[in-house]
Order: sequence, then structure tokens, then C-alpha cells
Amino acid sequence: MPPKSKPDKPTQATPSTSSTPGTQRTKATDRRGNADELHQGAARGGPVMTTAQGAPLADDQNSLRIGDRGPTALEDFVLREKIFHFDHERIPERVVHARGYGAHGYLETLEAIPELTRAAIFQRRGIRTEAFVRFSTVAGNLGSPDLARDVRGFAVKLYTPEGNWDIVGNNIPVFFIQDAMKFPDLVHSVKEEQDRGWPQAASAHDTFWDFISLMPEATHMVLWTMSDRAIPRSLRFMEGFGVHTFRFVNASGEATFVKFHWKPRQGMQSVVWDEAVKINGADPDFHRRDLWNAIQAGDFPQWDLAVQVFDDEFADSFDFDVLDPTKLIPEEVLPVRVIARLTLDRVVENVFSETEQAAFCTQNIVPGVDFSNDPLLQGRNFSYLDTQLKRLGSTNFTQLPVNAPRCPVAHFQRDGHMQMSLQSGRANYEPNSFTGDQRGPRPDLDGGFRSAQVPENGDKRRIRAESFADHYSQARQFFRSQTPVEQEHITDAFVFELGKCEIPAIRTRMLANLRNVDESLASAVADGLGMPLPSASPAAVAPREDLPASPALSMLDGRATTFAGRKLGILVTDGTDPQVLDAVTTAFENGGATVELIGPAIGGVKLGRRGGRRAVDHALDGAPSVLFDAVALLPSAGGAAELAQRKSAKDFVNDAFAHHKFIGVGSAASDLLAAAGVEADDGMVAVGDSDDAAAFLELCQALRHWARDVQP
Ligand code: HDD
Repeated sequence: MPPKSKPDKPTQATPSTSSTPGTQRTKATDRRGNADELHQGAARGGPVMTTAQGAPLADDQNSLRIGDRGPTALEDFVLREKIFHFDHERIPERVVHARGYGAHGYLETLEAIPELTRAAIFQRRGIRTEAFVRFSTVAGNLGSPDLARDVRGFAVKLYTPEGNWDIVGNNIPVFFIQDAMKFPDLVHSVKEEQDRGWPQAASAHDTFWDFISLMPEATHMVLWTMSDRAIPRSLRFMEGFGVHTFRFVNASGEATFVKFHWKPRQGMQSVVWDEAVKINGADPDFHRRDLWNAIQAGDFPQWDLAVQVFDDEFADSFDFDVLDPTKLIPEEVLPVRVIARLTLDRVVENVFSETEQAAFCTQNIVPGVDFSNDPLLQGRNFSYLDTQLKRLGSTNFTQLPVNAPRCPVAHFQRDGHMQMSLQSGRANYEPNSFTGDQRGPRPDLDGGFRSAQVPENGDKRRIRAESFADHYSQARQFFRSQTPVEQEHITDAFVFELGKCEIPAIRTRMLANLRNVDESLASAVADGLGMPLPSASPAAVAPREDLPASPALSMLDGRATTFAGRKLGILVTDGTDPQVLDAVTTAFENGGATVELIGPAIGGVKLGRRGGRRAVDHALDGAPSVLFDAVALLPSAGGAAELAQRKSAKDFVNDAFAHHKFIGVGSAASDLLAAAGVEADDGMVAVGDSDDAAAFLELCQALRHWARDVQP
């Protein structure tokens, strides 16, 4: 090849002075420092970019070359440093809960409970405790879609004045297994199958159901994961649970048992499965975007922290073992008591630094809180600390801003990779005679952590307690506590998931287990699979018939609902009536909802009645109705006729209808409805003029029109 003509001069790129690259902070409190210095530097005409060692850069575009077109010099420390750092950007993702999203906020104590716990944050009403929360899915990898059918992690780090307290929970109050010994097996079974590398972020495959069907103790939790709880509409609209029984310990050393609940003040809401599948395609980041948008808009999500507190006498009289994490205590049996409120009011500044490096550990408790003997919890207490070392690479992960306690820390743990603190002084051991009053722990000091004094004895054995043996009664209670709509969704989910199992024996074994839960469920699933019902599997303890339904286990049964915090999508075209559009928008926004406009193209629409041009938020092809909680169809007559020809418009209407959404129908939308083959029902309301907006909003407050009879 002939040599290419050389440029007269090598091109010199000048770094833009408007960028603020590489702003670094090491302390959570160091909020502005570096950025300001960079700006000031830039203003003085100084350098805006440096190497990691601080050397100012003249060129961030070109590597150091010998001659205009010659080889790159090994001496180019700028290039090498940049590539070196890039090469090492990734750290191992979490072995479970890899896909997550975090936000900052605070917990406000609503009720002082010194009689229950000596924890400093519960000594007085009104105390605010800084918090960081990370929500997650469990099975999927870091880049998996948000709407996988899965448990959601609900991990809360409270930076209390007496150290960090982590409540590392889920959005489901029970767990699959009773003993930490089985956790690696559970996780292996649900993750991609090792010989083929799929499926991603899905439990609908043979190895998961193989394991579950062989582990009857998992039955209760799979009833939950087959329910709509596993496909939440928003991270803001789900409950959270500490799952295990913990202990509160008061200043006199008296201990009580406690279970933690997070109750969303936004209400609860899920999507339907077909919707989840489509959201995953249309917006795989649906949940993180939703949380980020809500917080950025000042619509701060809140949860009440509620507790179920009980003593040994209650524990002994309760039908199940309170140490068994596959069991819950129905709220009707032991009501929850709200003691504090969590508010998330700040998104992270850097997802890696904060969300990815957040290290939750169940062992992080504070004086006034203690563990119970739940064997799952006891195993977790090892696993989390251990996994942080693997992920974050150093025992000093506690010094990272997101993990660092906000209270003083004083210990003689020294050195290690990436030691960030200047550990001064001569003595690095305890006891010593150098450090005066800070010599060491003071057993007489009020507030020092002391474990609850509980007598323990027994033979050392590998054993599962008899009291953990009933695997089906609460699964049955859960199913029977659901509304018919919820029961139908559970049935459909089992049919879908087991339908993805290639090995018939696995399906059959699961059907045999389901017979112990509920005969109607088992036969409906068998019908859906087109398989005969096998005999029920032998149950270690006969499932009970007498547990009363617990409405608190249902998401739909008698719950107050609101459209606040939800999103209305309005389909508009050229010629849309501006008065109706504005009336609907105002009504919904006043009701606390978000309104987004969808037009045939992203360039906007020209409204009718001299309404002028109106920007839209989405082009129709990129905004299927699954992204909205309710939709309004407000095209002009001409617009409706054009949309009637477009598949995306017909799908928009069809899906909204099929997903039981409320639909506001503008006076010119009939062509579109007809083209979509959708017939008017009680879930649709005419929004022909501005007065109809209020009625439409009122209808939407029920969130979904479950009475609409549509086939999945
Ligand atoms: Fe776990 C992460 C919740 C049982 C071992 N778990 C993790 C996270 C949540 C939970 C929310 C993500 C934390 C974050 O956002 O960083 N895990 C639970 C709940 C369980 C549970 C509610 C049962 C009640 N987990 C469990 C067991 C073990 C683990 C029995 C091991 C014996 N879990 C881990 C882990 C992870 C984790 C491997 C992965 C990443 C991490 O810890 O930080 O250590």
C-alpha cells in the first residue's frame, strides 16, 4: 500500500476547560473541595486535567509517538497510567444480588422505645439517622433487566451514632431454605446452568425447579416468588422485611424477639407478567430509572419501619418456630408497630463508588440489637463479611465513604491493602499504657455492645430441629389469603415456569408438592401444563387446614390505593385538543402523578384550537404502554386515523387493555380503539372535555381494572 500522505503538523488537541474530569473525593463529608479547586484552576487558566499523581496534562488525545506516524514510546506514562487504570476498573460482581440500585436518605424515629432497646436511635422521638439503601434482584448478573421474576433485595444501612446497623432484607418475609448450609446449592440452582450458561435472571429452568421440588422447605417462598410480589411495578411500591427473628436488648439487659418490616407509604403495586416481559425489552432499567426520577423530582419515597415484638412465651405458644426463616408471624396474630420512617431523598453521585462499593453485612448490629439462633442468620453473619473481601479486595472496605461509620471509630486493626487512615501513635495493641483513656474497651461503660445473655446448651450435632418440619401449612395459608386475581397470577406463574422445565419428572415432582399446598392450585397448574396430577408427595408434617386467611399477605385485599407517584401516558397527535390535554395533565399532576406525552414522532405535535406546538416526552415506537400505569388516548380525528394504521399504536392500546389499565378515551379516539379491536368497558372513561379529568383520575386510583376479563 502506498504510504498515506502525512499531515503537515501533528494535531494537538486542547482539553476543554469546561469539563471537570476526574474529580476525586475520599471522604463522604468532602463534598466540594476538589471540584472547586479544579474550577478555580481552570478560571486562572491553569490545568483542568492531571494524571492520578497530579501532574498537569497538556494533551489527553494523543499518545507519545516517535515521529508523526511512528511507534508509541514506552516512556508514555500518561498513556500507561490511563490504560492501566482502565484495565482494572471492574471488580467482581456480587455472587447474588449483583443487579442493584441505591439511594441515600434518613430514618426518623417516630416512637421512643427505650423499654425495648438501648439502641441510641430509638431513645428519643425525632432522631434522624443517615441511611443508605440498596435494592436488588437476586439471580441476574449486573447487566440483567430490572423486571425479572425474582425476589428483591432491600438492604438498609443505618449510620447510627453507635456504629453502622445493616438490615439486609428482602421484599418477601420468608426464605427458601432453613440453614445457611444450603445457600450455595440454592444459588447454583437458580443461576445460569453451568454447562450452557443460561438462562439469565430467570428461575424458569430445570435446575431451579429440580432443587426446589427436592426441598419442600422452599415451597412457602416459591408461592411468594410466583406471586406478583416478584414483579413489582416500582422499588418504591414494595414492602421490605428483615426476615429473621432478631433481638432487641434494653439498658437493663432484658431481651425480646423482634421482626422488622418496611411498609411503603406509597402503597404496594406490581405489574402483570406479560407487562414485565415487555418492560424488560422496552426499558431494562425501568426500576432504577423510576427511583432516580422520583427522587430527582422531589417525590421522596418513604417506608415506615414497623416491628413485631414478642417474648419467649409468645414464641413458645406460636404455631411455628420463630427461628425458622421459612415462616412468618401473620400480622393478624401479632400486629406490627410503627417506630420510625425511612425517607430516600438523594440519588448517588457515582454508582460505582457508592452503590457498587456498598458493603452490607448482617453482622453489623449496634448495642440494643442482637441476633437470634436462626441458623440461616448465623451463617449469613460469616458470608457477608467474607464476600466483601472478595469483592472489594481489602479488609479496609469499611473506610470507603459509603461504608464508613459516621461516628468515630477507634481500634487497633492495622495496615492491610489500601489503608486510608493515618494510624498514628506508638501503641497498636491493647492493653497499653500509651493511649491513656482510649486504652481499650471499658466493660463498665454504658452503651458498649454486650450480647444478650441467653443460656445455651445441648449436644453438638448436625441436625434440623423437629420444630422446622412443617413445610406446607404457611404456604397454604399464603395461597388462601390471596384474592382470586392474585391466585390466578400465581397459577399462571407456576404454569409458565414449570412449562420451561424440559424434564417432565421435575414438573411432576413439583405438582406433587403443590398438592400439599392447595388442591385447586395443583390441579389448575396441572391443567395449564396439560399433565396428569400425581399423588401428593409425602409431607413430614400434615399441612394444616385451620390457619385462618391473613389479608395482610395479599397485595390487593382491601388495601387503600392511590395514583400518586404513578405515571400517566397521554397519546397525542397533531390536532389534539389542548384544553382536554391540559385539564387531564393538571388533574393528574395535582394528584401527585407524573404525566408524560407520547407523540407519533419525538419532534412534538401541533395542537388543535391554536394550541401551538407541544413537546412530547417520547416517540410512540419507543414508549409502549407498559411504561405507564394508565393511559389517555387524546388524538385528533385525523391523528387517530393515522395511528390506526400503526402497529405500535395498536399495541399501545391493546397492551394497556390486556394489562388491566385504566384508559381515558378522548372524543376522537374511536378509530384507534376499533383498529386495536378493543371494546369499551368499565375501565375506560370518556375524556371528551375538561370536566372528565377528575373522574378519570378517580378511576385510576384503583390502579388496575382487575374486573376486566382478558386471557393472559
Ligand atoms: Fe444474602 C447479598 C438478602 C440469605 C449470602 N443478600 C444479599 C443482599 C441482600 C440479601 C438484600 C444484597 C446486599 C446489597 O445490596 O449489597 N440474603 C438476603 C436475605 C436472606 C439471605 C433476606 C435470607 C433471609 N445470603 C443469604 C444466605 C447467605 C447469603 C443464607 C449465605 C450463607 N447474600 C449473601 C452474600 C451476598 C448477599 C454472598 C452477595 C453480595 C453481598 O453479600 O454483599 O454474602
